[in-house]
Amino acid sequence: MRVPLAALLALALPLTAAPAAATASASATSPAVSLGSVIPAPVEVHPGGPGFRLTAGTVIEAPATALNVARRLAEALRPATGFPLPIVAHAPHGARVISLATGAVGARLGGEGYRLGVRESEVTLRANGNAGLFAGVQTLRQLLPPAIDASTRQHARWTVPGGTIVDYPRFAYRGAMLDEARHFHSPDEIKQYIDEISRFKVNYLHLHLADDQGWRIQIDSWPRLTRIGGAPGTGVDGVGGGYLTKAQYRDLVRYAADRYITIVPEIDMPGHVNAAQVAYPSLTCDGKAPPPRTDTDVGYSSLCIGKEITYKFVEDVIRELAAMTPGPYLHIGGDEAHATTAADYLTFEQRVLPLVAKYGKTAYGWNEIAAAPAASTAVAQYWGLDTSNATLAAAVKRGTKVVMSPANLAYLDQKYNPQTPIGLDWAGYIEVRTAYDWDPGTLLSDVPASAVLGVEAPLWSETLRKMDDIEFLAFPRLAAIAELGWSHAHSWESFRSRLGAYGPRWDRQGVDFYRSTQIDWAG
Ligand code: TNX
Repeated sequence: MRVPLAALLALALPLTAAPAAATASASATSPAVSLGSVIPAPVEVHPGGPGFRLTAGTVIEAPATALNVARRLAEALRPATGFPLPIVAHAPHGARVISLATGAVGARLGGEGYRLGVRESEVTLRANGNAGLFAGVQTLRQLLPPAIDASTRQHARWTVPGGTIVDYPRFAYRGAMLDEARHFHSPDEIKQYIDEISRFKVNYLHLHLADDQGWRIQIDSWPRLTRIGGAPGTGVDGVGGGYLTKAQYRDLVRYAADRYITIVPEIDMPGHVNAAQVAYPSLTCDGKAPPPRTDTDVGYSSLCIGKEITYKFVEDVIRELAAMTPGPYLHIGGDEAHATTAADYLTFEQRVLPLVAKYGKTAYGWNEIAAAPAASTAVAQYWGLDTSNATLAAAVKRGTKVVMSPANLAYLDQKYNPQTPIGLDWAGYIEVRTAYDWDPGTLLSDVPASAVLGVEAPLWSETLRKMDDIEFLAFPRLAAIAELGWSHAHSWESFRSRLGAYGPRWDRQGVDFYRSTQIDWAG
C-alpha cells in the first residue's frame, strides 16, 4: 500500500481544529475538517482544544432511551471505519467514548437542538430529546472525514476537530416532497431518499400519493383505486406503475420516524383526480369513465362537487389515511382545480377541510385552499412565483399557517439550466444560488415570518424514473433549502464553500449529484 507523501505529512499535524493550511495539505485519505464545515450551518461554533480521534477501541455510550439514535450513529460509522463501535450503557473507565444523553439542556435548544462537545478524550452529545440527539449525530458525521473505500481505510485518521457546537433550528417544519403519482418510486427508493435528506436535518417527508395518472396508496374501502390506478403502465408516458400497500406505507412511516422524519401523505383533490375517476366512474358528474391519462397536462379533472358519493369517497380516504399516519398533517392538495368552478371549489373545501380535523389531523393543502374560510385552522403550502399573495395573506390574518415552497426557488423538479437533461422549466431555471438566496420568513411581503412554519422542497416526478434522477435534481439544491429551514444565519459565500467541501461525501455515498459550476467542488 503506497501512501501519498501529503497524507503522511497530514498525519503528523496536530489534531486541533483544522487550520486552513491543514485542510489544503490533507490528501483524500485524511482530510481535516473544520468544526464549522457543516450543512445546515450551526448556530454557534466554538473551535478549540485538541480533537477526538476515533479508534478501534472507541465505544458509543447511550442510555436505553437513546438506543435508536446510538444505532443510527453506529450504522453510519461502522462501515466507513471498520471499527466495532459497540453501544454500551456505561463506558469502561478510560475508554475513548462518544457519549449520548438526554436531559434538560435548556429551553433554547427546544426539541431538535443539541450541544456537541469535542475533547481529546470524548465526544459528548446532549439534547432535550432524541430528535435533538439525531440532529447532533448528523453534525458529528460531517465532522469526520468523508468515508473512504476499504483499500485505503487503514490509513485514515478518523478525527473530529475540538470545540463546541450549540445548535437548534430556525423553523419547525423542514420538508421534502416526493411525487409518487407521476412515476412510482419503490419503498426502497423512498427509504434511500429518507436517508439522504435526513443528513440535512429535514424532518418532514411529504408523499404526493395520487394524481391524474395514478393512485399509489392502498385504500381498502375503494380497492379499484390501486388495482386500476396502480397497475403497470400508469406512470407518465405509460412507464412504471405500482402502489404502496398499507403494510409498506406503515413500514415507511416507521423507517422515517426512526430518523426523526414525519411522513405527510397527500391525496390531491378536487382536481388531479383522473386516476380515481378511471377506477370509479361514479366519481364523475356524468358517471362515465374518462380515458386513463399518462400525459403531463394538469387542471382538466375534477370531483363532482354536487354528488354525495364524492364526500363518501373523500371521507373514506381521509379516514383510512389518518388511521395509518401518526404525524399531525394530512395534505388534501387543492391546487390547479381549473376544471372546478370557484363556487364549487369553496363548497368542496368548506366541507372537506373539517373532515381532516374530524379524523384528528391538521389539514394541509396547496395555497389555493386559503380562499376557503375553513382554512383558518389549516396549513397552506405556498407554491406561487410572486412575492405577495392577497388571498393567502387574508387567510393568515384568520390563523392559517404557511409552508414556503415557491416554485421558482424551491422546486427541485425545475431544471438547473437549459442544458439540464431532465426536469421541467415552467417556473424558471433554478441554479444552486437561486435555490439558496432567499428568505422563507420574508419572501411574501404580506405574510409575517411568525405565520411561516417552515420550508419544503417539492420534487415532482414527471421526468424522473430512477433513483439517479431523484438524486441529480435533489442534490445539491435540497441541501440549500434545508439550510434555509434550519440555519438562522444566511451567507452564500459560506454555504458555497461548505457545499464544495461536502461534494466528496456524496461521491463516496454514490449519490448522483449535480456538479454546479457555481461551486468549487473538493476532489
Ligand atoms: C404544478 S405545483 C403542479 C404539479 C406539477 C408541477 C410540475 C402544484 C401544486 N402542482 O401538478 O407536477 O407543477 O412542476
